[in-house]
Amino acid sequence: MSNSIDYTDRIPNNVALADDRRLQRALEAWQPAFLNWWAEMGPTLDTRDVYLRTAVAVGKEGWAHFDHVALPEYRWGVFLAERDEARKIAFGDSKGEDVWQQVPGEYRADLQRLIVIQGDTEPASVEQQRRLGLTAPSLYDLRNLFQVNVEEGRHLWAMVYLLHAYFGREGRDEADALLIRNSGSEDSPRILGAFNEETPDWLSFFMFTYFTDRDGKYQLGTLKESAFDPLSRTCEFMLKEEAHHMFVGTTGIDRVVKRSTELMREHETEEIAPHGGIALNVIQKYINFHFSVSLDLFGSETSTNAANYFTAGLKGRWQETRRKDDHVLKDDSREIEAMVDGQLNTQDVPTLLALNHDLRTEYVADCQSGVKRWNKVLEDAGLEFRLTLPHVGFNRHVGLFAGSKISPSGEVMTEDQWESRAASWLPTPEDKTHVQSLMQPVYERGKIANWIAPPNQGINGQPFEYEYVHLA
Ligand code: BYC
Repeated sequence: MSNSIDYTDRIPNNVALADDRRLQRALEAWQPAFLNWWAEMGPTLDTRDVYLRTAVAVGKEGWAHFDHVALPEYRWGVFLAERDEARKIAFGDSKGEDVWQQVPGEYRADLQRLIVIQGDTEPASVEQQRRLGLTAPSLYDLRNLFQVNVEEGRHLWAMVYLLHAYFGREGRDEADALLIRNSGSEDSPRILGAFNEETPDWLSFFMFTYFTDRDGKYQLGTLKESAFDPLSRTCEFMLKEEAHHMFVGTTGIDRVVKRSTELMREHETEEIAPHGGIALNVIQKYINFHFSVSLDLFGSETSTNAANYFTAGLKGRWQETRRKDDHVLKDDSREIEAMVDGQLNTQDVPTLLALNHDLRTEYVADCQSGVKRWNKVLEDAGLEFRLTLPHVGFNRHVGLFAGSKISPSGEVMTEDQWESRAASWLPTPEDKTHVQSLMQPVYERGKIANWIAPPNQGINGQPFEYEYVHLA
């Protein structure tokens, strides 16, 4: 095992793939299927090359190399963080024992399921975003889109490696199935709801990378704690790549808000749609939608699945090792908000059952940081308007709030009240049509669409005007 990555292999890797002929052959057989999937379901815009970062090592310093690369020639591979020989299981019934280098028989089905669910989201997001290249607001943004896409493709490789290396025949079948399900497909949709929604425009893309990729960060953070060491090490390296995706979301929304304030000032009105901008209340509606859809990805607030995963050592909590408790949680309870007799109230539940709620709570606090940042832009522009995260029960379809009608400010509504207000809380067909109408591509170097401000800086020290993408 080494820190650096072997690029002489057909499949770049740091897991000594060449020493395991069977595994190498199996992955080499999957590779053409992946490339076919990329050609059919990946980005639709034809490009000659894109200024991309590629992983060259997994250590802390300088792991990435930047260069112009033709997208289909991107070196997708298998990269795991370095092994810590002394690592022990940090939680659950086996706390303190050595971590597992192989899958224990009794946890095989559960681990495989977690890996398949994680793996399924990665290609799904590429499918959701495939047409966005046709309407990029600048070459800089276009490059970021493709960077996110190739890395989601690599994250699929990460999960497929685990399935092939540790789950035998069934794992190989699951790896094949990951390329057969498709986002939004009637017959074989992606597993989780949010990954079957469209990402039809760039505002949605920034919201997705802010809110939905952030679910990825938190789920990967819990799998990084796993007693199954190869899964832990895989997720650790994926998290490094993930940081850029969320940067794209945070700064993307930042730039839209900034541009909207400029247009408001310039035209002395909040109604900036006729001036080619996105009104602040529409940005708020997009936040409401993407936040609520992403909360559903945490599963139900009370979950026996989550309790079992934890007790077995498969999936920990966010920053498990920094928590100051017994890491077994059998005797603890905690308060969670829930619907009780038709009213919002709190309920005491065993901590073990509330682990999805625990993770969701960490996630919400993190989401708040972006809102604060965007509100700073509004404040600096001298505006009173503030963006907010809606109540956690708003627009939920999974968990304890599913089926209830709760307003963004947390009032329980009747069906009729909800129907009469929904258009002011969630993007309407008119809002979407307007946002869509702004999505005209700007492929000229150093130029940017009217609805978004340029970034403060470029990628890897390059200026905004840099030729990040050469079109075909
Ligand atoms: N949609 O006990 P429950 C990312 C099912 S994003 C449909 O409430 P549990 C990325 C559930 O399967 C991160 N079904 O939930 C982001 C279960 O079914 P069974 C992806 C759902 O199991 C952007 C039943 O309902 N990674 O990486 O504790 C771009 C009851 O389940 C949903 C992961 O999610 C849903 N939303 O937790 C690219 C990590 N929610 O067993 C990438 C792996 C629940 O009754 N997955 N169900 O048939 C997990 O940890 C868990 O499976 C979940 C659900 C958190 C998803």
